Amino acid sequence: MLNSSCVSLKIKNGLKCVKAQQSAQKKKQTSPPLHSPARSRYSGVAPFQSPLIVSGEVPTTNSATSHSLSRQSPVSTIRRMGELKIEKHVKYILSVEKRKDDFVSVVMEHLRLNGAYWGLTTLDILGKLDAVDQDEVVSWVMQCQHESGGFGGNIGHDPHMLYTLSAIQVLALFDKIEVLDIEKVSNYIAGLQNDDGSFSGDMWGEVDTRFSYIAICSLAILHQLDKINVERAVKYILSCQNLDGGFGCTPGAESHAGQNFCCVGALAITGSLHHVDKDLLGWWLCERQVKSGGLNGRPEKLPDVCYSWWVLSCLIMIDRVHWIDNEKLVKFILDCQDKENGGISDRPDDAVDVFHTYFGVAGLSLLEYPGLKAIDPAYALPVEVVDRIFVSK
Ligand code: GRG
Repeated sequence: MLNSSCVSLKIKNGLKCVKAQQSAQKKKQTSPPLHSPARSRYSGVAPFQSPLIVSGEVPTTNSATSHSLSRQSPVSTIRRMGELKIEKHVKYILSVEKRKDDFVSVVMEHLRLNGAYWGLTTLDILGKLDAVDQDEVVSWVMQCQHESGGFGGNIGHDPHMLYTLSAIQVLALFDKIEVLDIEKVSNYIAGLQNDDGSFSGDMWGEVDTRFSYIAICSLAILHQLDKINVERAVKYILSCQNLDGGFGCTPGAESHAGQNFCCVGALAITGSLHHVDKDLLGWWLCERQVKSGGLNGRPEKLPDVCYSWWVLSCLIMIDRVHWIDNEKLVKFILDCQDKENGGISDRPDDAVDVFHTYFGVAGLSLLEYPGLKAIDPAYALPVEVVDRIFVSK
């Protein structure tokens, strides 16, 4: 349920927020924006602005430049924040891909297609997608398809929206969308839209804004958005926005960073972000940054590397990424690396896994960490893949 103390805190902090916006506005007029296609795609406003504030603090006029980070950042800035162990992470992802019998592989067996998307997208952002056998992966993905058109998490598993998007995304990474029977897959997805515009995850009917995002993202990639009622889908998503500015999984459900990504991403893809109060939402999002620099998923919870993706992507789509301290967040993510064996964990010194490795690297990409390919905040695919889908074809 909606957290009322959080709402009153927002009202109390309203003045600070206005000051932050005014200062951010001033900054926009004075400093030239860094170029970032992923950032400018959805907002239509200035692309990337340097971070101005740590959550809850009024920015000072000269704090922006000292926190700047871009893909061309000088070595000294990177040294200050720490170094991403690219080779180690590549090795870690490849080792996870090969494991079939250990404990982690067995407990992840039912969501192996999600795991493939996380691991392969990480490799692509790190510039190492060619280290895997593309034909083998594509053939395995296609064996996960059910006769209904949807995909299961592994061969012989029941179909679900969650795995159908991962299948489409993995094929998109390899530029192999054409192996799909597009009519069949898109009919499966469109068939899960309900009368109120919401989407179920599968034939059993659970409704969640995750599935709205998945339907919209998948159909957009397949150029089949006209198969659903977009207007009703958008109306349903907007009905899941709370008084605190954040979104939940159904109307009235507590705001959560993961659902924010789904709702904001779906609104961005359908060109509907103008319906959202970006300052109110931006304030909820920037309050997710805690002292360590990491982000949490909702008030009073611990930070977790995965929220670097769920929160940052939204801040970028609504053009408010300068409301958090980017450099502190970079440092938090880098502190979660296993510097010897590769991989990234949820928090410093915890065990690494492929999910957090993906979200850590993807978060760093959104923050323009040097040496990483740019990732699109709405489609969660490398910008060059998204461009291939929408621009060059
Ligand atoms: C293509 C990136 C991409 C996603 C596809 C499945 C999906 C669409 C989005 C999932 C969004 C979501 C709900 C993410 C949250 C995941 C998560 C870490 C949940 C943990 O929730 P709690 O309540 O954790 O256990 P906290 O941090 O609140 O204690």
